[in-house]
Amino acid sequence: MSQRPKTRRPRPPEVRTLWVWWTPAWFCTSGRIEWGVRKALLLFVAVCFTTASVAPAAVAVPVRSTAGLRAYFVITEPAKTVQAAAAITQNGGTVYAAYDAIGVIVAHSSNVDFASKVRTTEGVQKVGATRTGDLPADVANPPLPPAETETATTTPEIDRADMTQIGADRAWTKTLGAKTVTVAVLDTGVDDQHSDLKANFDAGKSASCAYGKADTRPGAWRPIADHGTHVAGTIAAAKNGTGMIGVAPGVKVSSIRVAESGSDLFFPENTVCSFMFAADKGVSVTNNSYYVDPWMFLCPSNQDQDAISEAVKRSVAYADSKGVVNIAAAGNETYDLASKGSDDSSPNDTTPAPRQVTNDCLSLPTELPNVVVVSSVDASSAKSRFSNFGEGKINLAAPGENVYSTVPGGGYQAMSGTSMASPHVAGVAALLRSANPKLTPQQVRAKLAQQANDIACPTGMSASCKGSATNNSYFGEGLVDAAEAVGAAAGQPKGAISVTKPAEQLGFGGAPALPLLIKGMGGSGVISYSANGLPPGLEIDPQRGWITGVLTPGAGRYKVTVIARDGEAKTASESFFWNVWSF
Ligand SMILES: [Ca+2]
Ligand SMILES: [Ca+2]
Repeated sequence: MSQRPKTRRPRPPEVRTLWVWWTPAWFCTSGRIEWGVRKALLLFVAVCFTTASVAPAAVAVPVRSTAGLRAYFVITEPAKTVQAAAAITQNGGTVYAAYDAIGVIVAHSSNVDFASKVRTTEGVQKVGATRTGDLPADVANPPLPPAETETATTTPEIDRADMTQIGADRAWTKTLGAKTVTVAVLDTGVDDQHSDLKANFDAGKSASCAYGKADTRPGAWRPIADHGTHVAGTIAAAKNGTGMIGVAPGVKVSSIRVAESGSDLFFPENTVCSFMFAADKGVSVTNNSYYVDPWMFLCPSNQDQDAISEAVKRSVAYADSKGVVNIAAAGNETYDLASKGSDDSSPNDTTPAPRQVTNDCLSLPTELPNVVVVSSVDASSAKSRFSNFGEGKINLAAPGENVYSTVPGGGYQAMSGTSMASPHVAGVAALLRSANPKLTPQQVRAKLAQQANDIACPTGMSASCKGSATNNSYFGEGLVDAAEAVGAAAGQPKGAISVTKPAEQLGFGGAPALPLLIKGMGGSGVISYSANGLPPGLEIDPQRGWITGVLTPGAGRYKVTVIARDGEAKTASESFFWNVWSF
């Protein structure tokens, strides 16, 4: 696969395209590989996942025919990396970076036997290639991303549906968050000069971790793609009268750039570097809206993938031990993480090949212990079609569709994906830490779970949603609650709000439907209404709960879910069928 040229400036027009799950067909055909390789890591991109058409095949292990420079993890016991350095040198390698506290070395070598030789060294526990291709020439002299040309907006801030949905607007009446709390965005870099981010940007806790070694030169953290800046805005865009407002507009946000320019990939050594840097700099929360490239799932039966898993796992555990709360996106493949079967997108740094995977194979960092995993919901708190799910795999849900946030150069854009859901939770974690700086990561996770607003599985709609009304495979503990995090809303008994369950409805295509009243009860404050799956032609009045309209000609049986939401964002939902006949 040829490298995609660096065409970010000027951006090709399609980069401005809103990425939503109903991806156009071209994405799934001719353009697929290029975009897949370039963007598969970014969890705001819908991947055309075609399990049915994938034939089981052996894992592709690219054969090394050339002696280019490759990167490896060499793993020892913690605090024992110095002893392994000699073996690395003796076998034609160099130590590029060493993380002694967790026993992880990033080594470079052109020796095709490097891994097998070093594996036999006493004190070395695991060795694995971090990539399936050669290191780019840039590794010798990493480029600094250029500063953006900024155009400040004068557009006033308006209420955004995602912020109202999680109670962030009510949280702001109590607190905007504390300047002592920094959320690190592990991503494609952040535009620190954006007028909505500049005041909240923490350069002292920012770096590039491209190639696996922290680069703190000013601007190294800057963007090589839009994604990280969008994530940063959702967390902490300023409440300054223009643009938009992040969940925690009074906290600091830093950029730890994981992605490399050229490939835009989030390689494992970059990820390890990022968690170590975040931990050692004392950041409070990290947001991780990506999976570690080049493998969508890391399988322990493969020595390379096993070493990658071990290194990333240790770095996340290290961050956790230093008090960092790690939040991650669930992923956008509509994949059941509790029932894995196939992966046709790995390795994405060379040539992907279909392979069978088991539940032992993990998506990193999402499936590591103590990582808070976030699925995506729409404005009605229904699961986003693209969102991954899985029993025991999801902690919380947050809005991830048409999320309006900052992009490099001073602008704004709406994007969709679990990438956009995760930073809502990172922002709420930052509010919790602002309200109580002494909370341990475990306590922050417990509060996020307790305060979440339950979302039950859609009744009868999908067998893939498993679990109870209070914790299930689609939404985990429920929708994250920013208001309750800062004491701007009381915790409520579960089920305090309810909604009428309508009887099965009958209507005729081309004729007005009999008006149907949805009625929410209980809860606190004003109740609003929404509905999913209405027959074409009908709509619900969000204030009054009436469903009215003229049915579009045509027959069908529609599964409708109605949702009532109270003033504290607690929701209740019911489903029923609407049958449409036509003559
Ligand atoms: Ca603003
Ligand atoms: Ca719950």
